[in-house]
Amino acid sequence: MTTTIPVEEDLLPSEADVRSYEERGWYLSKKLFTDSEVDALVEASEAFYAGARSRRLGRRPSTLAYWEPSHGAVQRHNDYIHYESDEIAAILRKPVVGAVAARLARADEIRVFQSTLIYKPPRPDEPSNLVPWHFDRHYWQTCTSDRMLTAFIPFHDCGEEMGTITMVDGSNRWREIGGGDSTTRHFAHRDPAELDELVRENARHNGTEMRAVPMVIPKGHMSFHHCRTYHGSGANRSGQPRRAISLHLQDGDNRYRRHELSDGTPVTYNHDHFVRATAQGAPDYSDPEFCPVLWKSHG
Ligand SMILES: O=C(O)CCC(=O)C(=O)O
Ligand SMILES: [Fe+2]
Repeated sequence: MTTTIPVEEDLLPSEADVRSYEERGWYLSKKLFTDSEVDALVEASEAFYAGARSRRLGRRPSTLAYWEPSHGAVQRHNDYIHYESDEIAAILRKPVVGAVAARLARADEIRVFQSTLIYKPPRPDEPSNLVPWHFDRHYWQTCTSDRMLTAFIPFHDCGEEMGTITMVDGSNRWREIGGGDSTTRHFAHRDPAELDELVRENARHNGTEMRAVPMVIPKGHMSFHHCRTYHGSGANRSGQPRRAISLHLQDGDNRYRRHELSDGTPVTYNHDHFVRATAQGAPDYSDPEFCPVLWKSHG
């Protein structure tokens, strides 16, 4: 649904909040979802885990994150949740979410890029629960935009004990070293110790020390991070599952671009298997089936 519905100004970041986002790389929102909307996310995600689908992706590229019950009590990731569950999509598409993102990115239009349903089981020693330091832009090398951002949306109060998302303050402004071919590989397929060293090295290179800021997120609120902000998360020591969605967002100007590894192999993003083609034959990152518009500002 493309919308020009006005949203409550009080819920949007102020100019000072947007400057802080630009400086620090993250923003903790106001309460954007009601308790009943958040509870509906829990219910719809449980139905999804039990097998309910509004529609199914036509195929499973090897790089698709797609938890199934046979995978057991590991951390669950399910990409394209906005495509496979209409109940979840309807809540994620609440206009205020896109309006907040548009302010932060200083963009007129915001579209969905991707969304992942996440479940960290309450197992303090489960290694797959640890999310090593990474920044999302690395996975989006086939995108032209440097203004993309992510909303991390927990389905309950989410603090340190649960292993909440944690930002490396100001890392969105760092100049990068060591950004070779391997950065396009998802964190789940990389050595966490190596990634930890990489972020420290980048901090030193930028004349600073790494400062980790855990996002303490009350129910109905969400945190936003810039696509170059390093982030990760730790163990779930809470005794309750940590449930969330990562809603990855693109500004209206974002397009596909060809990107190659150093040996000339083209990088692909999962969309390249699913979305329609543009007139020029490139993957169309504005295909409304997969990348619906969340927000368009007036004039
Ligand atoms: O699940 C987490 O703690 C991190 C999720 C993440 O990497 C993201 O939202 O981009
Ligand atoms: Fe991420």
